[in-house]
Amino acid sequence: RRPDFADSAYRTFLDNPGARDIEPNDAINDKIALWQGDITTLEVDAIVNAANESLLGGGGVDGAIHSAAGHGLYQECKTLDGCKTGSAKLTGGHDLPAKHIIHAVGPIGYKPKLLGSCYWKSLQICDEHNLKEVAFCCISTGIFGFPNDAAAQIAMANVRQYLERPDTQIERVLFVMFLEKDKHIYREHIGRFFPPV
Ligand code: AR6
Repeated sequence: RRPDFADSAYRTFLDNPGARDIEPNDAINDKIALWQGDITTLEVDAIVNAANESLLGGGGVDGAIHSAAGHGLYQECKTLDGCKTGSAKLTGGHDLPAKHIIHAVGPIGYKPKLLGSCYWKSLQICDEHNLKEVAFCCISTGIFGFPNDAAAQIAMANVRQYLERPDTQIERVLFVMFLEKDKHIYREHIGRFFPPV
C-alpha cells in the first residue's frame, strides 16, 4: 500500500521549499520518510539538533539551528546546565517553524552505543512530551567524525526498535540528510529496517 500523500503531515515534509530531489517515494511507509534539505525549515513537533555538552551552540547544524531560532534559544539553553554525551534535552523552537528542539549530544568518533542512545533518548523525550512528528539530522557524522554508513544504520536500527514499543505515541520519524552521500547511504539501507508497506 502506498502512503496516503493527501495526509497533511507528509505534505508538510514533501512540499517544503527547502526540499531537493526528494520524490514522494522516499516516504517509506506510514511512519518513516527520508528528506534532504535544511532541518531548520521543517514544520514538525520537534527537530533533533547535533549539539555538544555545553548546549550553548557551535558550528554545523547546531550553528544553523541557533542562528535560525534566535537569541531566545541561547537564553533557554543557558538554563539547562549542559548535557552528557549520549543524552538529550528539550527546548522550545523559538523562531523556528518547529515547535521544539531536542538537543542530542553525539559522541566524538566511533562510539556506537553512545550514538544509539542519542536516538533512543530523543524518542523517549518525544513520548514524554507528546511530540508525534520528529526529524533527526545525521548526529555526529560531521565535525564529530562518526563514520556515515555506520551512523545511518545505528540511527535506523534504534528508531525501528523504538517504534516497536507498544506504548509509543510517535506517528512520524523523518531522517534528514543534508549531504548527497548521506542520501545515498540512507536509501541503500532503509529497506532493511523499514520494509515498504
Ligand atoms: N540541516 C540539516 N543537516 C545539517 C545542516 C542543516 N542546516 N547543517 C549541517 N547538517 P555536524 P556533529 C548536517 O557537524 O558531527 C557543532 O559545532 C551535516 O551534514 O553539525 O554531531 C556542535 O556544537 C551532518 O550530516 O554535527 C558540536 O560541537 C550532520 O548535520 C559538533 O559540531 C551533523 O554534522 C557536533 O558535531
